[in-house]
Amino acid sequence: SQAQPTRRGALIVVEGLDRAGKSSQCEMLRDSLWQKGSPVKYIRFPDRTTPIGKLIDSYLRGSSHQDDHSIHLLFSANRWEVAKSIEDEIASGTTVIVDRYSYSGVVYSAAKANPTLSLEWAWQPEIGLPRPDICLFLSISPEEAAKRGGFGVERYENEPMQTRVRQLFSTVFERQEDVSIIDAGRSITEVALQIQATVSDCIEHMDATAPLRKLE
Ligand code: ADP
Ligand code: 2DT
Ligand code: MG
Repeated sequence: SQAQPTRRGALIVVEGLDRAGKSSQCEMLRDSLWQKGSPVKYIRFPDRTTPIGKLIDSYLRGSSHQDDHSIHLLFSANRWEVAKSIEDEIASGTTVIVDRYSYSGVVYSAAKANPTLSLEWAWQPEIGLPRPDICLFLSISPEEAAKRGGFGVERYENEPMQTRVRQLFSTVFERQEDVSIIDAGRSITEVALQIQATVSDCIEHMDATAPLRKLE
């Protein structure tokens, strides 16, 4: 048989506020791609299992304090430490689904309103990381999110912070290419079907013989 040109996998990012349904939808997307016979992997950020991830986990649980800039750079480092393995998976044909990425990274840090931590400052360490082929933003109103359960105990899980995060996500995604806004206030199945259709369309239309791009 004739050798096929190597088709790379896609890099798919899922973003959104707390309880928008990111983790549920990532799992469902992984299962649906798997059933269609595509090699697929699901990862999440922060990855709390690495040494850097353990520092992040302790900070999020409120067990430790970190300077705003310092914790920002640790979240970014937590992506850089697996960037090469993501690129390798994708080059070998595996589609990688990512639960939160650089967009959460810049938005949560800038939402702290620290005068020396702007969105622009926050974006710099993200430059050069693997660039998603598509970013699905799961959009949900505060009222709908509240119906899915109250705030947890982690840092950032409070109303003023979530309101600033919501505004900054809008600012960031207005400027960003390759974003698809998904109304995440509907049923799990409706959301899943729209995500599947959007991802199929992305995979069909991307140039799978060109290498993965980088964030700039
Ligand atoms: P996230 O990862 O964005 O924080 P999860 O996927 O963990 O969100 O979902 C948060 C909660 O809301 C879970 O209890 C989940 O079962 C529920 N949930 C997720 N999607 C929906 C939906 N479309 N409608 C109603 N409840 C949902
Ligand atoms: P989860 O509840 O999804 O585990 O998120 N965060 C996340 C940042 O502040 N910077 C980042 O770079 C990333 C990826 C968002 C844990 C919290 O961590 C925040 C919520
Ligand atoms: Mg989640």
